[in-house]
Amino acid sequence: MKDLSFSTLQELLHAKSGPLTRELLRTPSEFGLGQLPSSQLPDATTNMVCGYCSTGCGLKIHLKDGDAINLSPSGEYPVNRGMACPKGWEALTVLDAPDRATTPLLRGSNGKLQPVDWHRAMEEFVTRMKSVQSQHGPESAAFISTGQMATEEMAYLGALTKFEMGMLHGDGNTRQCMATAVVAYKQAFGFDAPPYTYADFEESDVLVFIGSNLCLAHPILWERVMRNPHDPEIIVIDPRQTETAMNATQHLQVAPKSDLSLLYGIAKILIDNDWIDHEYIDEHTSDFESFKDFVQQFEIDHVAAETGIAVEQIHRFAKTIHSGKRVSFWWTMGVNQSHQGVRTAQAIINLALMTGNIGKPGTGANSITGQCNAMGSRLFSNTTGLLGGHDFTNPEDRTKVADILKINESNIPNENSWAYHEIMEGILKGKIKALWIACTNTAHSWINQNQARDILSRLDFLVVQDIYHSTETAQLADLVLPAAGWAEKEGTFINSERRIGRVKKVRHAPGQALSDFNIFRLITKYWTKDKTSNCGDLFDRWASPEEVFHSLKEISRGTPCDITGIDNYEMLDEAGGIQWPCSEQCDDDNTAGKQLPATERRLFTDGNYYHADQRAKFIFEAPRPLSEPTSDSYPFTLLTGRGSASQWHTQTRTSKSAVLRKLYPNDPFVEISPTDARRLGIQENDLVEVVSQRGSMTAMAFLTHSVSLQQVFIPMHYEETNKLTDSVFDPYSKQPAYKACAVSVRPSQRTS
Ligand SMILES: Nc1nc2c(c(=O)[nH]1)N[C@H]1C(S)=C(S)[C@@H](COP(=O)(O)OP(=O)(O)OC[C@H]3O[C@@H](n4cnc5c(=O)[nH]c(N)nc54)[C@H](O)[C@@H]3O)O[C@H]1N2
Ligand SMILES: Nc1nc2c(c(=O)[nH]1)N[C@H]1C(S)=C(S)[C@@H](COP(=O)(O)OP(=O)(O)OC[C@H]3O[C@@H](n4cnc5c(=O)[nH]c(N)nc54)[C@H](O)[C@@H]3O)O[C@H]1N2
Ligand code: SF4
Ligand SMILES: [Mo]
Repeated sequence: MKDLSFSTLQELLHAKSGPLTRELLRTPSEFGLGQLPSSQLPDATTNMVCGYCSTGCGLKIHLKDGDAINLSPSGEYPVNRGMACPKGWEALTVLDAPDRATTPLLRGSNGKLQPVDWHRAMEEFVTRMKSVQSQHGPESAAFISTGQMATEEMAYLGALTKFEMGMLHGDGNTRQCMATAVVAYKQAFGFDAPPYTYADFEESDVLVFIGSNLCLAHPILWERVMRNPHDPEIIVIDPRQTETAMNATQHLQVAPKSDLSLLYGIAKILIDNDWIDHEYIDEHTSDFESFKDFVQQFEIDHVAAETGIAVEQIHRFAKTIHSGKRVSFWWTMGVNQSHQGVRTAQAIINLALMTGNIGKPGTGANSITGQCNAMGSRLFSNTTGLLGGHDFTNPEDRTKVADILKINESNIPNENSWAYHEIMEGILKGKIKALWIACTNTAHSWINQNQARDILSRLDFLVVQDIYHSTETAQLADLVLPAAGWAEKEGTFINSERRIGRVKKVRHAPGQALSDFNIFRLITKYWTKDKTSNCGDLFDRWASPEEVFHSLKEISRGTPCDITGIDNYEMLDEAGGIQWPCSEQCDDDNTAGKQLPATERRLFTDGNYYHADQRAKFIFEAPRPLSEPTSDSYPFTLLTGRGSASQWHTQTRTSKSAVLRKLYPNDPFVEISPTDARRLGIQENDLVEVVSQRGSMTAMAFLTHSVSLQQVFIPMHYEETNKLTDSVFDPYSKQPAYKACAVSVRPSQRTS
């Protein structure tokens, strides 16, 4: 075996390697705590960003003998300023769970997963992947990546699979989440570029939230809104009266997926009243005239009928936008997860452009991301796009990336990957035979679960790389690779406002678990043991996350996400995270007076966009009807989403904290209006059956006026929820439409 000695493995397993070592081996005095030698006190602290949501809060980790013993929110970090939500406070606790994956597991001839050592796991991985590829072609093996690993890990995985292993198809769970925003921005601005900085939450006098339950899904960003000193108007557009809507000054309770008509109707009112910024439109945008003609058909009476919002309320909304001096528009999954998500996001962008509310403090058409590193995945995972926002189909981009990485250009695929759902369909059609899922829980979070599970069962080889062995997807795997989690490894995350922050290894992963980075390195070693690597010495050079970071910097040079001005990881610590872009020229205006970039930076301050003509585009299209309208048999529209600030997605992590478990209902519940419940003979806390054309689930009835008549809401955190959802996708972003399908509700059995 080529240069994979026992000691290499030992080193990977046990070493506190890389830049981290320097962090951990510093003496307490270097952290300013040297005068306090009490055995009770932590002997050092170090800062890193949280590993859950895209807010990207800074957390101070308290260390004892080099290991994390506790944490507290960082007071200096520009994002959270001393605050954290319950998930953040409990982030270390959940790593100590008994179901942590501590050794590789291989499905034996008895059908059960059994522990094996890394050597056996790697032999199995390589033999079976290669056998599938030699029988069915290199493209018959695919991967699903994530928005929750470090950028450097995603980049390594994307390069290893596509440049070395010959895979063509690899997508991320970011498809479920941010694909719509990506496509909307690319088409409108010429690059996937959320323009804002969090200070905008405090600098607006009108904030419009569309399909965002910020209060619960991004609680610390909501805190930033609460710090806004301008007594702002807060407008929430959501079919439900969410926690966020309850705190709004205006709540527009739209019929599900009717946002597009509403936003076009608002555009018409703004145009008809001449409440638009002609100068901005003339100088910085294209296609406004055809947009203006297009929106004429959105008569307010029709819009009111379609959206269920009163004419006066629509007028008031338009007028508030007009009278606001600094209006910011924010959107999340209520927009992205829709059969017409991209056009809805662009209708929001259009409003910001036509009123000149972009590129200035307190403004913007702002998509809030979800996962801690969704932005890293969008730019650097090598899935949808070639590394660094490049394009697989563009020969110049391929040459550039190949030259920088010193690899042969022919190793870079010249076509795009299938999207997540196309990969799933590929399995169904027998074209994909092996799948490697890293850091996402497909068998819970993917849409239309009964079908999804059937699809996964058809694979010849399913590899799941996770920090827990108990996840719904790991339970289906042929091979489970045990990963180290957040705080057990090094790298960087990029948050919603484009801020790159550090994650550090401040504790050992349990058992034989390895960082995702080191798992990828180990696989590289075994994959190339009998042959020379297709990528020359690339993977030898990529021996630490920071080496990968330096390559990514070079790849970003001259692009809108240029980060060549970030010297090294230490600079990220010093600056309190750094927002992209940060080219070599952006180093002179930091508030601390150091040669560091400014703490808050927004895009498009000069009105120049990334299209060749430097203009932003108005993009629009006629609204389409709901993919699955309600009917006599299925009279309710099901909405799904986040249920509480203390639950994270498929709950593999948050369910491990006793504190968090007290903060949310353990069993599935369905929100239903008291009027509908009465009609169906359902009382509070009754068990009910919720049935769609694809499956059914039992949930406890929660009677609340926060949902409208003939609508119900179930959080996504429960395994059963996605048995109901329908495989419908936005045609441009291919993002699943998780937030509207038709269901029926009937009493199941009374609990008391
Ligand atoms: N506590 C917690 N926080 C999280 C997460 C978590 O799992 N738990 N996940 C993170 C991730 S990855 C993401 S992507 C974000 C998601 O953050 P959000 O998008 O804010 O959360 P959701 O609850 O999925 O959806 C937001 C709202 O969209 C509404 N909605 C549904 N249909 C429509 C519609 O047609 N129009 C409009 N206008 N609204 C609609 C729903 O009623 C819901 O209140 O949260 C992040 N933060
Ligand atoms: N019905 C419905 N479904 C939805 C949504 C909805 O609103 N409604 N929202 C969608 C959205 S926006 C999202 S983002 C997805 C999220 O869906 P998933 O990505 O499936 O959800 P998570 O529970 O975050 O899964 C992450 C997995 O990675 C593991 N993990 C954590 N850290 C690490 C690590 O460092 N390394 C490795 N290898 N593994 C790790 C966790 O244990 C977990 O199993 O769900 C989507 N599904
Ligand atoms: S708001 Fe998000 S980033 Fe901040 S502590 Fe909570 S989960 Fe972590
Ligand atoms: Mo997400």
